[in-house]
Amino acid sequence: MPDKSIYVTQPQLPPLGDLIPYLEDIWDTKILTNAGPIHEQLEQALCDYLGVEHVALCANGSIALMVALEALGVKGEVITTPYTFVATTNAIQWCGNTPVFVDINPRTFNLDPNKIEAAINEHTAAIMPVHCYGAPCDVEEIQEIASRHGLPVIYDAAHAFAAQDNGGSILRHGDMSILSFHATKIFNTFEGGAIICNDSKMLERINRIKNHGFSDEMTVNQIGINGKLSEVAAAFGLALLPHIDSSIASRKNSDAVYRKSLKPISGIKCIPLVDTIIHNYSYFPVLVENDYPLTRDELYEVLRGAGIYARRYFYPLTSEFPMYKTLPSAAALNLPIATKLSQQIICLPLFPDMTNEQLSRITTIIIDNGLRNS
Ligand code: T4K
Repeated sequence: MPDKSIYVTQPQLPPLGDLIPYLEDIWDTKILTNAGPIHEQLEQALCDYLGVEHVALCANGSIALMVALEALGVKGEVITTPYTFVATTNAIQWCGNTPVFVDINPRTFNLDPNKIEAAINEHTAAIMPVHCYGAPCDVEEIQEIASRHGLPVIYDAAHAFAAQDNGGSILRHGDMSILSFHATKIFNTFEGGAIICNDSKMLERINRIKNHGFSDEMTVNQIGINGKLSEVAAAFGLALLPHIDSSIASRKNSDAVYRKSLKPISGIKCIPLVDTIIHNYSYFPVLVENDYPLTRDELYEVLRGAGIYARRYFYPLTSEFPMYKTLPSAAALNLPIATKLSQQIICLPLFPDMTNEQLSRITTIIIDNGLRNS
């Protein structure tokens, strides 16, 4: 019997034939890594596609976050959101900093700018917001606060590939943005990531740090790491990039089907799209509120029982993990909105090749359970 399971996402692959010519080049040149020609081509292709100044490819999004922190010389407290994948918080701590959690805005699911300033003190070294689900933070307010206090802003834009606001790519905001090209992301290179920045001197610094700190064959003047993307991964990215617009269009169709089907169901709240944003439809989060007959966790289990593997992104909050829960800013009282939303959230499956039959299987379960008490 074919496996009818539906996972929260499914990686997108380019047609194999599109990849082969790049692999033949790699086999001919035997250049496998260390910023080779295909790596360079992908950086340029991404600058053009995303409309950004500089792209530095990295081994993954987590290393990109660490390299970004190191490149900006961040040492101290870093203001961030607990409503994220643990990589954001771990990167801050891994680089010798202390995360300081600030609550989120219930409209954006992102850092609430009105609460940032109260967390700033003489130890604050940076702000690391996340464009959660690819929807932009309140970038202007955040920049205004950061500029006033002389703080760099590093956006964790792991979810924000191809998302745009009125001025273009949302990756242009802040001092740097980082992307994840993990298999589960809109644009993937199996594993991979990137740092976006607007400053060519900073780009050089990033490129040194991701290559062990080498500035030439003999010179290492700073700490570095192996954060490079291989030529095969870059080749995969080049083969996939031309297919991303159609995959976002397909995600958008599934998003519309979900919204239409779930609209009449009380207690299931789809997160509204914003008119001024070109969304990338990277996730389909819904809130399971009190007037739905099942709790979020009950719905999660019912879906699992039917072979539908929705995910509770992001529950628990990263502030609830044992490494962070004793920090003063991790107290639930400091994070009431994030705590509440993390208990209600469920991300339904969304990926480019979703069929109407799959969408209908998922929505039927949610609708049928929603009608249980009526
Ligand atoms: N910042 C933020 C805000 C992030 O969300 C992330 C990563 C990062 C930073 C760090 O970027 P990376 O260092 O990862 O580049 C997944 C991903 O591993 C992770 O990249 C992502 N965020 C996070 C939100 O989701 P898991 O633990 O949920 O993945 P997993 O393995 O359970 O996969 C989810 C589903 O996807 C599976 O049920 C099946 C499907 N899948 C997965 C893989 C890996 C496939 O069909 N094929 C696959 O190869 O973390």
